[in-house]
Amino acid sequence: MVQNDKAAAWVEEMAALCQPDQVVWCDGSDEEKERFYELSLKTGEFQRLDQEKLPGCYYHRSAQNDVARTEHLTFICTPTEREAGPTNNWMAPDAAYEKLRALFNGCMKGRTMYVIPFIMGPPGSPFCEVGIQLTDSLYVVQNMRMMTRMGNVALEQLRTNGKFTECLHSNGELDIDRRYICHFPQDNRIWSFGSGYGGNALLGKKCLSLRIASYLGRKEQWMAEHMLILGVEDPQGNTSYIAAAFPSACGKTNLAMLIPPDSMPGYKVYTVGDDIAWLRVGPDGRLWAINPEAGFFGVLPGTSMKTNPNAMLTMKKNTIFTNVVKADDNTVWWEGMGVDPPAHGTDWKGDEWTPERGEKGAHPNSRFTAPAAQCPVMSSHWEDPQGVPISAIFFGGRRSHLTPLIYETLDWNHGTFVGATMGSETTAAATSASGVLRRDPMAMLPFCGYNMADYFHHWLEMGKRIPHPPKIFNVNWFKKDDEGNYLWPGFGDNLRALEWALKRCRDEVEGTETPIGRLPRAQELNLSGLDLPGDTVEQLLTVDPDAWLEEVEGIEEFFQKFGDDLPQEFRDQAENLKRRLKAQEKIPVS
Ligand code: SAT
Ligand code: MN
Repeated sequence: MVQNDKAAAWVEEMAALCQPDQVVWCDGSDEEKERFYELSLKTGEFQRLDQEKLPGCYYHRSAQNDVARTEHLTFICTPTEREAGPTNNWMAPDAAYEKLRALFNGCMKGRTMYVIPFIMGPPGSPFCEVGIQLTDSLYVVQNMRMMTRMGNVALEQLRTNGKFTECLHSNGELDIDRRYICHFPQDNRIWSFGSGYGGNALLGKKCLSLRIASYLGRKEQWMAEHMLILGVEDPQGNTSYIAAAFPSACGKTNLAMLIPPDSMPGYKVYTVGDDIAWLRVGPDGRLWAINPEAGFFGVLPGTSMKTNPNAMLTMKKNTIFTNVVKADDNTVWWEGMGVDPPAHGTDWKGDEWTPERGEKGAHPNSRFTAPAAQCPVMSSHWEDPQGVPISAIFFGGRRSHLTPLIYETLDWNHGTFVGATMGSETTAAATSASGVLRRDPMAMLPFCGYNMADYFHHWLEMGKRIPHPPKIFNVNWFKKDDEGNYLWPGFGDNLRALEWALKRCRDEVEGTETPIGRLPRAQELNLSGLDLPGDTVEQLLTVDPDAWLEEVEGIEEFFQKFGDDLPQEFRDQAENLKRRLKAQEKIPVS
């Protein structure tokens, strides 16, 4: 094994604190994977599924109070509260260390401490970051094995990088009153106690790849974003790459694995990533992106051969299913899977379950974990060390009325403003009332590891450093008519909007200027095979100045949160938008 004195000393220090019965370094081998699954059957952390129907697949049930990220227990621990900013929970580092040290003290007595060296990003990539996670959960180990490149490969990479993010995790008692997810950006350290759930416990994911990485990115002039990455190959064989940020419940994984409609022959879509993008300026002056992850951690309910066949095919083998129905024949089922439910099984809580009982069998946030390499449409470039060049960035949300299907922003700064002000209406699935607009800048609200106003400045600064920046677009797949019906079919047909955007990038279409940005002319959108009535298209491409003036008021109210730290550029953008809106009546689209 590759030795690293700093790593060894830190592991020893943390072991002295947590007092496990033993410390086991993970090597990342297949042999180890099998051995750990065997062990986990005994500890009860996993159950083995039918190995003929679902080879290499395992089932896990979480504690009932531990099914999602707990944002109110997630803290950014910077020396001053200002550094964490108005949108994060803040704790002073000394206080956080003291509080968590008491929780970690002796917490692994009778347990094993697993040491997981891991890398985010392809090995040898200039993008890649090393982390070492300590955990007492085999569920976490087996998930990290898929979501990251882990084991000896990471210790090799540590020789090059020299530094690593210290990630300490314990399930503790899975007690919500003794649960904290603390980030110490200045110390390059994460301490997470009391939860085994993905985003709280797989510390390479949101904690390192977004919160810590966003902090590092600002220091080192790169960007860590909550974005999917995909490649679109056109019928001529040219592939362009896009990155897109959407708040949750807007179909990010579906878009990342999109299947082109039959009426767009010759188009292919390739997945590079479904959740996180790291972006750097390349030697050619363009923005290049990697997916730092190596697996998918996706929502199951609603995922079917109809809504996302590529996700379904990805999880045919070597997959962990968490909190779904386990049928008596050792297969799995969830609501919206598109197949008949089993006659009898156990639900996500472990209770006996039959479809007749009328209760949901899978938790709404039940998940699959699967290796990205198993996705049938994974891009052949998804592990390129330099990443892929980004032609266009998309922001979007769920807006039933205001926002048109797609518009192009005026330039990088305007695009940054549009990303910073994006919002989404809550769905019935969320706990709070349906249809409430929630602003979620760049879909990073829960994931920015420092003051979000500084993050806005960083975006604007990056714009100055990218000689050939991507164009920035806003999309909305969720516009409704007055009766509440969706105007746009969504799913594979979203490619029609992407096609228009990529044509704009190549200057092949002109669009039409409106106060909010450039919209497609109806005839520029490929609508063949869709059969959309003309007035539907018109509604999809309408800009209502009065409604937008109201929107600007909402934006300005949102901006108040950031006080004087808000970039002056954003105030100017809001003023300019108002001026353009007032100067123009409703824009007829030809
Ligand atoms: O657990 S994750 O944070 O990765 C997924 C989510 O809750 O958005
Ligand atoms: Mn996400």
